[in-house]
Amino acid sequence: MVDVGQLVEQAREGRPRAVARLISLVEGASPQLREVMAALAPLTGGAYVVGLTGSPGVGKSTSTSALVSAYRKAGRRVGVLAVDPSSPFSGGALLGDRVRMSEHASDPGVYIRSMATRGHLGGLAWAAPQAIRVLDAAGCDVILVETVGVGQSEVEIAAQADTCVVLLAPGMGDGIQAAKAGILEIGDVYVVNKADRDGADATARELNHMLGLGESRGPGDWRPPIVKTVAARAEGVDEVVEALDKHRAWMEEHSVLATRRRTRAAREIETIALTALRARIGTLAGDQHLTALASRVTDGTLDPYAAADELVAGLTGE
Ligand SMILES: Nc1nc2c(ncn2[C@@H]2O[C@H](COP(=O)(O)OP(=O)(O)OP(=O)(O)O)[C@@H](O)[C@H]2O)c(=O)[nH]1
Ligand SMILES: [Mg+2]
Repeated sequence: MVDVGQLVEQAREGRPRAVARLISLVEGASPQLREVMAALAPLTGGAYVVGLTGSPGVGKSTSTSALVSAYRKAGRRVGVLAVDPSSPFSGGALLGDRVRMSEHASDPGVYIRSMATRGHLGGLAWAAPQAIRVLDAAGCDVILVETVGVGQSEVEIAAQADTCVVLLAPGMGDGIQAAKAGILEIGDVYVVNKADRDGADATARELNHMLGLGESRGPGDWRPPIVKTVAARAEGVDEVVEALDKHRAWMEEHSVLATRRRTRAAREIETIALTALRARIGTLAGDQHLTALASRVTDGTLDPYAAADELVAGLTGE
């Protein structure tokens, strides 16, 4: 058993090993998490969460690393969470990330953590927000969440950040990919990375067209900017930071930030509740009450919906 109080205190002081252990408790769905989250709750809310998503290889990790440098120059403490739900290539990708992030490895103002949620009961949607809480409580001013892959749950994690950055690169057939993955609806800031390659302008134009940015918007509406970068040379990264700052200011001005955070908390509660319910239902095989209900359904004396209602009432009515 872990001394949660002590661990949380150490994490709050910014000790990297304590932060790492707390995130491991999240990853392992430790029974002590309930206690951990109760201790962390009053310490959270200070961090600004930025999600980064985009096709594999588009330059998310390189951009993340460059953003870390920019924020460190401004004296901010930064947390990086790379979440990889299931990719069989994760070993390689995360190894690559370690190389790309290595320049920050010895900086005490930066926490970098890769998190795998493969086979996890609640999956990414369950684990990522809790890992973000740990980094938030540890005093990070900014948390960059890179999701590896463009599946539905990865896109959702990025979309639930305070600000969501969608990355594209020229010549990857990215336009169609992006439309397919539904990421054209979620970007607050768009980055066309690898602008040192041919076609970056065309990609930006195509994106501009697909986003309908030429269309009129209300005077108070947010207009997602498109920023061109060469992340590998840190070019354009200051412009990305500027776009992130502007989006944050806009959200605060229009009370959008508070609403977003409530939506994120609601999803978090929902996921925890559903995971707990599913776990309880999962242990019902051979349960007498369930067997009895099943007999009545096969008899035709009870319909399956009414049986399910009885089952759920039995699970939650204690
Ligand atoms: N030419 C060019 N290459 C870049 C640029 N940015 C990143 N790369 C290269 O693109 C490759 C992929 O970069 P990553 O940062 O790992 O991309 P990623 O989106 O994190 O990839 P996954 O996490 O595997 O999805 C690496 O070889 C980078 O060096 C850029 O601006 N220009
Ligand atoms: Mg990456």
